[in-house]
Amino acid sequence: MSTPFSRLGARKRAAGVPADRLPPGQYIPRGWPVLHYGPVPRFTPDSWDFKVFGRTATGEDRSWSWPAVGELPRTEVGADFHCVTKFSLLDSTWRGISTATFLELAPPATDVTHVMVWAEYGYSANMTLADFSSPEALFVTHRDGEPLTADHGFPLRLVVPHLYAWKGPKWARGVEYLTQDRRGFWEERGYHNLADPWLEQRYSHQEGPGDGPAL
Ligand SMILES: Nc1nc2c(c(=O)[nH]1)N[C@H]1C(S)=C(S)[C@@H](COP(=O)(O)O)O[C@H]1N2
Ligand SMILES: [Mo]
Repeated sequence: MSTPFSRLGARKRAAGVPADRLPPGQYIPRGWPVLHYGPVPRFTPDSWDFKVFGRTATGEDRSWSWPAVGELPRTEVGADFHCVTKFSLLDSTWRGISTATFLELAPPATDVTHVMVWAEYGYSANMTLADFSSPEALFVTHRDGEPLTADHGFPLRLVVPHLYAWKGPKWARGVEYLTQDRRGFWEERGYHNLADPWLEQRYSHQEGPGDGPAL
């Protein structure tokens, strides 16, 4: 995928893309690359659940079985996807469950400022409650009308289009409400706490005071 040949093709394809669509340093690859740390988990519908926990308004955790998740309303969002390793996927139609649905069904306490989104094998990504609440943020089940493959996060993966894609855990299993920021998996391992692709917030060494908890 990153052979000189496909890079050249990618650069040519990017040439036709309006500048306001491709964040600085990004290119358009062929297809939809698969990128993650560790193995692809096996989906076990009988034991699978999705939890909202931490500082909920009621003090109680909520959890949904796979059939219960199936009852939740679906929405579609057209949006781009930017990976910190520099590929961007433009114009996908993402279908899934809006983060707003979970925020409504299991509201955070008023002092919640951040969330940690958790996935299989302990992968996690932190973001502000405001970023998580974006109307474009979805727990995705389908892209362009096709169900997610296991590689891309089946059965449920978060997409937060305005942040680098590591903020979107594949194989998502829950959301933890936080009253202060805490670093997730990549945010502890050298990636920027905030991850705005338009500001090229790629690495933690670029962080300014107040951008994230001490490393
Ligand atoms: N559970 C999990 N989710 C993850 C990752 C991971 O390592 N584990 N990698 C992230 C990164 S860095 C990117 S770019 C996207 C890639 O998603 P894709 O493989 O569907 O393109 O998944 C994100 N979600
Ligand atoms: Mo990434």
